[in-house]
Amino acid sequence: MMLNQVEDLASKASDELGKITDVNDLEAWRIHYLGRKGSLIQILRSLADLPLKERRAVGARANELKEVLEAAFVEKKRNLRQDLALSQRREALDITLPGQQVPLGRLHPTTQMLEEICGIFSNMGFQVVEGPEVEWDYYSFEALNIPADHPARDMFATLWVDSEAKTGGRPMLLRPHTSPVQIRVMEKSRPPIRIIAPGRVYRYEATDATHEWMFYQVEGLAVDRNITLADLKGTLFEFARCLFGEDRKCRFRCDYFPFVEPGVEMAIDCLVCRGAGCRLCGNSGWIEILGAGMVHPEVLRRVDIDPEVYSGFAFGMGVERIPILRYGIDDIRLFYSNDLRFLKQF
Ligand code: FA5
Repeated sequence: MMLNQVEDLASKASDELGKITDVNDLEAWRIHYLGRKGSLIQILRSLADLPLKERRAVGARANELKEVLEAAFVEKKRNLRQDLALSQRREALDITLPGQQVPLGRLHPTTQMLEEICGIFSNMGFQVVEGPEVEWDYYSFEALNIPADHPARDMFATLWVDSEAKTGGRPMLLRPHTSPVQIRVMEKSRPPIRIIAPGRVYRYEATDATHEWMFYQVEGLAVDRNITLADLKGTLFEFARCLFGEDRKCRFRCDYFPFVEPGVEMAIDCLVCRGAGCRLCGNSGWIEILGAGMVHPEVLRRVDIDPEVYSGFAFGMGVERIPILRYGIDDIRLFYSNDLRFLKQF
């Protein structure tokens, strides 16, 4: 009878021990089975009441079980300690390991350039405005003194939007320059006006090292009393000084645009050949960055600004041409061909 109790105890104790996963539970198990008031000691204490034959058998089995359980306890304790050490090691932080590189995104060189240009003109008191990329013929040409059959239309190889049905016959296009924003601004506001207008423009032309079919321009316009060509020149030379520094050369010479009189163009000496002539500058030693001039009286009249009272200057610059000049990039097509090896350098 008593021997059965010992066997039950043996199987219960080893079942419970198998399920234990933490040292506190293990200690509770030890007290319950092997402690001074534990189940096994109680069995050993009650041996005296048993008949001799049973006492011997139960005594031997209980002592044997006591040893087995004690050994199992020691073994289990060692295992739990090892598990604990292992998990602590896994969670530990090795602060000597090199950090993981987080790949950083960056702004496109054109965006960086636009921010810099807008910053320079903002400091001079110009306000930044924007206009639509899909534009009416009226703002792109008509209002800029370029009527339908004017030969100057050939200067702006235009991408037309096939929109006759939607627009009731009013011709629509992808703007070939940012100059239409001049008209939109002057229609809505009165002098004094000082704005710049950054944005994309589109031209239906073959690409080469300095020509893209889509590129960015920044338009500038200042209208007030007594504005002269000297103000235009001073503003643009100061801009060039901020961008390129003192030691680069600027060339300012006559050009023709129907919406200005007189008209000029500004060029900077080519960084690649330092003026000697190369593929990038078409062997001229200069790269043209902008067209400019005094706003034509006819353009002012159209927007109800009296040219007898007010005058103004305007300019339109090619944005990509500036990093080309600054870093000596030898092909404008690199800007929008999405080659990360190029883009990552900025
Ligand atoms: C114009 O677009 C005139 N609207 C500029 C202007 C504004 C004159 C206000 C007078 C008053 P032009 O076509 O020259 O002008 O272009 C101006 C600048 O844009 C050029 O100097 C050049 O830097 C840049 N550019 C012109 N065509 C391209 C092209 N295909 N790819 C890249 N940049 C170009």
